[in-house]
Amino acid sequence: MKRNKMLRPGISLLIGMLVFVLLAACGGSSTNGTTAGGSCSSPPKLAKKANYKVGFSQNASNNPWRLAETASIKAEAQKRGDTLVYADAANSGDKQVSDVQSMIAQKVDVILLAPITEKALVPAVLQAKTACIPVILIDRDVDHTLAQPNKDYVTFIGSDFVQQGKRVADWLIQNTGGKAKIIELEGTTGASPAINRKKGFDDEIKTSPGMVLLASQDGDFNRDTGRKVMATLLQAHPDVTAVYAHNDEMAIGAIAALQAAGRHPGKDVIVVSIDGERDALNAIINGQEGTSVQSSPFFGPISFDTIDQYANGTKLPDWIVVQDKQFTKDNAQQNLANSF
Ligand code: GYE
Repeated sequence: MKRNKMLRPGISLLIGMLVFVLLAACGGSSTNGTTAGGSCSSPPKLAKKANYKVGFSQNASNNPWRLAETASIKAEAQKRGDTLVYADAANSGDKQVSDVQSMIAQKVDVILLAPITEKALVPAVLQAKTACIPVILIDRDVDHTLAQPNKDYVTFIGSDFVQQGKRVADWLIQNTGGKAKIIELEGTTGASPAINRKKGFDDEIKTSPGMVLLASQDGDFNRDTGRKVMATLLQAHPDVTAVYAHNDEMAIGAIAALQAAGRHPGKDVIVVSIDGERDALNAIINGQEGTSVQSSPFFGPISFDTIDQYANGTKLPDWIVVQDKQFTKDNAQQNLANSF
């Protein structure tokens, strides 16, 4: 009896301490802004640290643009002493969703995500939010009717794709005297740069009645797919005088298809595109391509600066717009050294 009485206060104290430890772990404000109910702020907060464990979910690695982007992110993480958890989705939306889920399971502090299409990665963005891990979208955006910046994810860092398409159209209108029969090679269906580069270009050429769009088809942002699609479209539209490709890789593929069909890119067919990769700058220098509007892949410094600002509590805009140059025969040579 006596012993039991003495034990009771000890047990109560132990239980009390356990409850306190549990509350401290789940309640109040934990590192990522978790609240007592287990939910967190919208978007989840990022606790300030000397070094972060950063997830980077890349959608593919099959072209110079993607490789330059990955190299830029890796170099910046290393420079800052951050740990990078890297995954390449190899062009699969499903794999990219599971890549993000694996980063959530590995409890990264923050996720940099380059979503393959506007819709496929929305569930992953929402799952990261539920797990109280902030997501920063880089280079491609998601569908804003399904997930919103400053709520479901932190922000989108990327180029103005509508503007890029418009700039290509303006150059083409000027350099053809407003008369062209155009084949358009689109980027991956459902990807934000494909949707918006088409919109920017198509809307702009509509202001010039002599600019005729003969055909517009998906070339998957891929050089060889671009070549094949161009070869097929060329047979249906031998009267083509201009090719607009949503990226340089498809433009290089189109140049190969034109040459294989005995055409003379740069002379009887003007080729224009977006990105500013080395092969396109060389094609501009040797006269086969007209212009390439830049889409910078160098996301390392800006992404990690944004992580720091977010951890510091700075209110970020919904969209951090990357400023792009434009390459023509006047400046291609001098930009060759910094191309990718
Ligand atoms: O232009 C293209 C790449 O998402 C902005 O994706 C990026 C685009 C880039 O495959 O070459």
